Amino acid sequence: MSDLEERTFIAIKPDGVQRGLIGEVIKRFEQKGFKLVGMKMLQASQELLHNHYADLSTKGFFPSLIAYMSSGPVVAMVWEGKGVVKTGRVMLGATNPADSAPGTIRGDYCIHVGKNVIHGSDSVESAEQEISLWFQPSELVSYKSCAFNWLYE
Ligand code: D4T
Repeated sequence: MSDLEERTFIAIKPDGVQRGLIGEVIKRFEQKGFKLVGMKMLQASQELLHNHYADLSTKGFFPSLIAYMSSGPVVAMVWEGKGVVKTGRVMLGATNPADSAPGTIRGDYCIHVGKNVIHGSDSVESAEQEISLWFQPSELVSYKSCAFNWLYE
């Protein structure tokens, strides 16, 4: 996989969906220059959420995190492009909105760590693992077969 094909998993959490931020998040990633290669809206199952947050299962906030992520539909997306994992995290802002810089998604749209609007993979390895957890390979598109060349290729 070339560095242009790096992928990350982004999820708009239930509070982001309820507050009408789906379009805003997509707009920011699109206008930055990343490619949307997969997207679906779903009510995440308990099994999926327990797998996704398995590394946090011993934390005191784990039950409230699972309840919050189960409280409504989420929008799961895969975005592709050079440096998308790291740049995506920068665009999201710090986990705790109190530390998120203005101009970031969390910095602009939330104030509480327990309702921080959006998730983004924190490494290329976790992105691969999360993408395979949330998506079937057939649900992701490749721009390689398109008749046009992508701007950055
Ligand atoms: P996600 O995974 O949602 O993008 O968050 P981060 O990668 O930025 O941060 P994380 O895994 O440490 O936290 C996962 C999730 O748990 C919520 N949370 C976190 C919480 O409710 N209370 C807390 O004290 C912390 C640290 C917020 C994000």
